[in-house]
Amino acid sequence: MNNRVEEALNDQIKKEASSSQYYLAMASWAENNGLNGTAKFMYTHSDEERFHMLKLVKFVNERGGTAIIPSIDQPPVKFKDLKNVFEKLLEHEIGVTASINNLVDICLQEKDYTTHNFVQWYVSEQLEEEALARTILDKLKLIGSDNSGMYMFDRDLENAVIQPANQAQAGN
Ligand code: OFO
Repeated sequence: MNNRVEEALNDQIKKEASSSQYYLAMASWAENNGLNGTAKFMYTHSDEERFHMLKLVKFVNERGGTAIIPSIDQPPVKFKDLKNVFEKLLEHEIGVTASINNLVDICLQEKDYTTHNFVQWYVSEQLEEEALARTILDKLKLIGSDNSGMYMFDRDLENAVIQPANQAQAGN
């Protein structure tokens, strides 16, 4: 496997692992603050990010490279409020999208069209994740500081049909 591509893929493994831990921290914070819907959403999201990481680990190893299982910095324990959580989520996803775009660029420079094809799944995934985070933030902006609105928002997230990662990604 091309060295530059392998390095970029390992860098992405670390980013997906960090995403999983970050959303796990958000889930735990939400659970401790009575926001059960948000907690459920974030636990599921954390699982999805772990799936994204595993998919990369397997790809690197199957293509003759060496996947490196990274150490991860501790994510925050506290968040200001619910809006702050989703603002941080969007900010984080924008960073991950930039990293995926960089990966695509390296694949093209190195003429690694197989990896380029594999990475397209992540390109679509980032589009969806950013759109979802923006929709949720728009709703939170409408709610403002209205407590009953916040309660309903959280309840809606709890009742939302969120597919576990292994089902949502079946076949990928
Ligand atoms: Fe892996 O999609 Fe978010 O970070």
